[in-house]
Amino acid sequence: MTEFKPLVFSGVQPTGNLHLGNYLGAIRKFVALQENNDCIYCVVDLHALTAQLVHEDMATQIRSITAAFLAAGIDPKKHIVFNQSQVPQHAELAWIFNCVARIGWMNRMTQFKDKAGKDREQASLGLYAYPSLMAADILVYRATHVPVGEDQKQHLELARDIAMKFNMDFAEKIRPTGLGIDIKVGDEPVHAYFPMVEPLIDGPAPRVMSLKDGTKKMSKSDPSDLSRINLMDDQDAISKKIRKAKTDPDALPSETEGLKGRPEADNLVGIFAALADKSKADVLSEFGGQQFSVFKPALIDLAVEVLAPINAEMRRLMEDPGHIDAVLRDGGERARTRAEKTMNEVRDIIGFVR
Ligand code: AQP
Repeated sequence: MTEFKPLVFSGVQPTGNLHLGNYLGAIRKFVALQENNDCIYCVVDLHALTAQLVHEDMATQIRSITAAFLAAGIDPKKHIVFNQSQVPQHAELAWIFNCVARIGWMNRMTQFKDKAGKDREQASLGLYAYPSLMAADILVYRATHVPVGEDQKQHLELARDIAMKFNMDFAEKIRPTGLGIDIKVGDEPVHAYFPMVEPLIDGPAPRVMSLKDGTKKMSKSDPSDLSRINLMDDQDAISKKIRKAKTDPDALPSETEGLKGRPEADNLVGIFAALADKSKADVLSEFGGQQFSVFKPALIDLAVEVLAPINAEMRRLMEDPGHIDAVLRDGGERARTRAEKTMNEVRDIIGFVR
């Protein structure tokens, strides 16, 4: 039994201001993973068309996500940073995956239900097929590990289902090519061309919640800017938003058990823990018994300490769009080479003439 070579892939949509949820749920993990892994990080601009077709500032948004990657510490020379539309193989594999995925599977996707809202007939076909393109983004590199926030878990399960069905349906065609490897899925031996991707979701803040409602995800599309901390927020804005964050009247508990049924307290403690690189239990051992009037100023200081340098570097990078574009072009070229290798193999497995 062999194993797929570990490769990390993840993407972020260029659809508005990046917020603390995107940073803690995704980008911060990207940075940590690059120390010991081969990593590909993508600005998924094709995905940005799914909910809204026309974007006045698409190029600026793409550059701003790239600037966030670089400002957070991703090394585009050691790893690959690029925007999805530079590598048409993503869309080509997505078409094949559209033919692998079953409509019943897509109908279960909660993100589609949330984003399409009540008037599903008016949602784009792209929004419906989004998870299939996401599977292609990952599998066109045969990536094995995907750091994401918890909201993406269901899409990654779908990517596994797609990979599994492709492997099974084409098993007899994969074997003679010598391109597959024997893996175990549960106890089942499978001769696989595509790996079973592993989501990397752990951490104290896998789902950062709105500062105004601890039961709702922090999100770019929340109409209230007070609900989120944006990576571009200055010190005053960060301070104001944390001071105004919803809380309850009780002091913080000393044990994590005590956060149950207190979503806002749980969220702020989780944010503190993630920013400080500690567990929630560690944070509560320091702040248990304290009021929010003590905890919030400490959280403000910590958030400013972590975010201010990223904010400053993003602003500096955004003043040189030529440099950002060069990073994306270089990454795009290297990504294309890898993706085209996979696509040639997929074309051979399917039996397309080339
Ligand atoms: N609140 C969150 N907590 C933890 N992780 C989060 N992510 C997003 N929100 C949170 C993670 O950030 C990565 C990039 O997200 P994306 O921009 O590609 O898509 P998204 O999940 O649609 O982001 P938003 O902010 O929630 O946008 P809208 O408002 O459009 O829905 C992903 O890894 C995601 O898990």
